[in-house]
Amino acid sequence: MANVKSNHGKPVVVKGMDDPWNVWYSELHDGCCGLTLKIDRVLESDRSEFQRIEVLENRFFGKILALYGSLMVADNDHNAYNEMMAHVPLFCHPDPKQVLIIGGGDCGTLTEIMKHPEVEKCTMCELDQKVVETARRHFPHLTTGLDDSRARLVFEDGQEFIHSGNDKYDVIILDLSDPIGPATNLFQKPFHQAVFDRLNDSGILAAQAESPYFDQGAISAMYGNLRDIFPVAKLYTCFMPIYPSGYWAFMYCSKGPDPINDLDSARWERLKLKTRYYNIETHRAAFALPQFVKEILK
Ligand code: SPD
Repeated sequence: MANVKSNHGKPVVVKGMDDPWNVWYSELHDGCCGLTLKIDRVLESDRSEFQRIEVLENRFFGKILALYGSLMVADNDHNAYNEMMAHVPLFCHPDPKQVLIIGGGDCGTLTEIMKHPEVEKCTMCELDQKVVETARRHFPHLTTGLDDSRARLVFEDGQEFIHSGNDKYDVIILDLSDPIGPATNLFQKPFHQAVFDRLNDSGILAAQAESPYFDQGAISAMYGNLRDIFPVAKLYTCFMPIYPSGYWAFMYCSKGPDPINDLDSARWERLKLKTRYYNIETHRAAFALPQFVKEILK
C-alpha cells in the first residue's frame, strides 16, 4: 500500500509498506522537517475552485481538515487558535456589537464569537463555499455558530469585500490560511489599511500571523505594516500542535483599547463561557513574548 505524503499542495507518494493500511500524511515545514500523522481513514479528498480539500482521521487528533496540504483544524486541536482569535479582541472591546471575520471557513472562530451575547451581528466573508460545506458535514461542533440568527455568511474574496463596502465594525478578525495563493494580498499593507478604515473608533483587529519559528520574515513585515497603521499593535501567541512548530502568532491591533489594561475580566467572570484554552490568565500570558520573538519585532 502506498504511503501518501503531502507538502503544501504537492502530494508525494512513497511506496512500499507491509501494513495494508499504512498511510501517513506529512506536512513539511520549510522543506526540511514537518509533522507526520498516521491516517486511519481518508474521509474526503476533493478539490474546489480554489484548493485541495481533505478530511483525514488520526487516532489522536480525530478528524482533521487540510487545505492545499496544510492542516487547518482537528477535532482535538482547534480550541487554542479559535478561542484566542475570538475572545482576545472581544474581551478588550468595550461594547462589541458588530463583528466581521474574513476567512474562517471551518467556522470555529464564528462559533466562539457567537458565545458573546453583546454581539448583534457577525458577518463571515469566506472565499471558498466548499470549505464551509465540508466543515458542516464533518465538524458539527465547530459549525454550530452558523445556526445562530446573528450570523451572516458571504462567499466573496475578502479583499473585494473590504474595499467595496461602507459598513463599520467593532472587531475585525482575519482568520486566514497561509500567505500563499489567494490569501497573499490579505497579508499586505494596503489591505491592512483598508481594514483600519472599516473599523469604528474603538475598533480592534485580530489577525493570524503564522509561526514564530518558521515565518519570522512574514511576522516582521506584518508587524511593521500594522504598527505604521494602528496606534496599538501587539503580538500574542498560543500553543497549537498541528501547526508548524506547534507555536502560533496573532496580531492584536486597535484604535484605542489596550489588550492588557482594557481587558474586561469582570465580563469574563459574568459570562462564564465554556472554553478549553482561553481564560483571563492565558489572555494576559499570551502577550508575554519570549526573547527570540521580541527580536523578530525589532
Ligand atoms: N499552516 C496553517 C495555518 C492556518 C492558519 N489559519 C487557519 C484557519 C482556520 N480557521
